[in-house]
Parts: sequence; C-alpha cells; structure tokens
Amino acid sequence: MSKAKPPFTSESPLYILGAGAIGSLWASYGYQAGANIRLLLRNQATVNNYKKQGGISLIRANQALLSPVPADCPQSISSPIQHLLITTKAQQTLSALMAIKPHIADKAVLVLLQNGLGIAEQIRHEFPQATVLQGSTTEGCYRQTDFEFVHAGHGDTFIGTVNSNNKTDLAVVAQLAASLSFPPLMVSVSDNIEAVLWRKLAVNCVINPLTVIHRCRNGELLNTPETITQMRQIVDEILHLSTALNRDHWLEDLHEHVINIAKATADNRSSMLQDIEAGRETEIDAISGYLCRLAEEHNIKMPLNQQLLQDIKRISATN
Ligand code: KPL
Repeated sequence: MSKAKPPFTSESPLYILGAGAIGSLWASYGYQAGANIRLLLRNQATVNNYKKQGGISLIRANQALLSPVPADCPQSISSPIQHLLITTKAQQTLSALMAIKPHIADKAVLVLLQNGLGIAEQIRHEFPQATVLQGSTTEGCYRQTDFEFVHAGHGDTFIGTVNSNNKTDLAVVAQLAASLSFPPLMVSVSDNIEAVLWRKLAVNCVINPLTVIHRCRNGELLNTPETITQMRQIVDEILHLSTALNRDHWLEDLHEHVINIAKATADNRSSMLQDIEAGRETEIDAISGYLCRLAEEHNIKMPLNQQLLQDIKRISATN
C-alpha cells in the first residue's frame, strides 16, 4: 500500500461513484464539511439533469440541505482519480469502473461501500496495483426523487483491508476512515472487516428478500409469528454454512442481531424492496446468490435461501 496522502485536496479530490442513497449521503455531508468531493455520474445527460436540480438535496429531521457537489461524467474527468468511494449497486460496479478506468491512478485507493459480496475480488483482478478497501454501513438513507434523499437513521460504518495485518496498511486505513468521517457520519476502522461484511451479508440475506416477499417495512417482519419463524430458519441455514466455513465465531448472536437490526431500522423499506418498487434490478445475486454459490461449493444445502433467491429473481422478472 502506498504512503498516506493528505485527504481530498483540489489536486486529489474524493470521487464518489454511484449517486444513490449512500453515495449521495457521503457527497452531501462531505461537501458541507468543506472536503473536495466530485460526484461521478453515468453520462452528460445525467450531469445536466443533476445541475438543473442544483445539487443533492438531503432531508434530515424535516430540514432540507442542498449541496451543489461538482459532478463529472466519464468524458469530463480532468484529474487522475486517487481516492474513489464506490457506492454503486454490486451488479453495476464493474461496468461503472471500466468506464472510468483510464482516469484511475495505478496506486489509487478504492473504497467499496455497498451491500453484497464478491465484487472486491473482481476489482482487485482489474486493478492489481490499487489498494482496495471494503466497508459496510448501516446508515439509513433512501431516495425520494432523482437527487433528493432522506437521511432516515444513524448507523455504524466500518472500513478495513482483507488479508492484512500490516501496520502501515492499518495506519493508512485509519487516516482514510478519519478523512471520510464527515459529521454526522462516523467511519471506524475494523481489524476484521471480513467478519463485519459476513454479518452484514447475513442480515441482508434475511431482511432484504423477506421484506420484498411480504411487501413490508423492516420492522413489520417482527409483527407475525410466521415471519419471525422464517427469519429464524434462514439464520439457521446461514449459521450451518458458517460453521462449515469456520466462520461461526463471527456470527455468535446472529438471531438476536438480525432482530435488533429489524427493530433499529423498523421504519425503513429495505434497499431491495425500494429497488423492486422502483422497477430497478436488485442486488440479490451479490447477497443470497453469493451465499448460495458458496454453499454449493461446499456441498451444503440451503433450501430456504435458494428459494428466496429464486423468488426474488421471479418477482424482478415480472416486475
Ligand atoms: O442494509 C439494509 C438494506 O436495506 O439494504 C438493511 C440493514 C436491511 C436496512 O434496511
């Protein structure tokens, strides 16, 4: 990993790829904190549309905050990308990155903050010299209209490196976590980001597909014995796989943890339900799909997770 760089100056801004809820949350608070941030949008038409709206509007506690964060499309990027926060949907990540590949510095630091697993490996393959950090957030934010978002609830955000105990690496991660902590967002370093990501994957495998199937908010999953039983059974399958992978110590209190997340985000519509309602492609392949592929490689049966995977694909296809 390269030496720590000063955070987000005009020569080396923080680029944010993906102007969905999480990307816009960081862009908005970063802009308000005075950091040099640039949003990366799909094409010039999207940039024009964005400019017409005057920037990102973020609603928090019924107050709207407008942040005219500068925006680029792949054709208008003028400085090499040294720091990139990637908040695209899992399935769109690689194609979005390939569109800006010529602008990404060899030794760039790429921070992946999205649901699902399996994408970091593909990025490392395409950008072998870059530093790829992974992150997980439980900040609650949803899109109201095109560039208008609601910051619905506070959560925790962690970043870290996989397979690294190197002290220099950890110092760089710590500096970056501090640089990405735009109030009120707080980013902490995890020395076991794999465990954090695995726990988050487990939560997403339970809450996201079930909220689509029952068309309900996260907290409403706790309202009927039927859905509580479904949650327990899905968690049991994940625990079984985790034991086979020697990861069960990462998930000690998983039943309770999933219930607590459903309670803490009770009023949220899960990101998967939002995708279905908006007619967008879901992240099911990087969530339940990733889990089921891993189970298959280890000859572990996961009938409920398999069923959820098929159900969501069917619902998406007929959406
Ligand atoms: O990550 C989420 C999502 O919706 O994708 C949870 C934690 C379930 C919150 O809604």
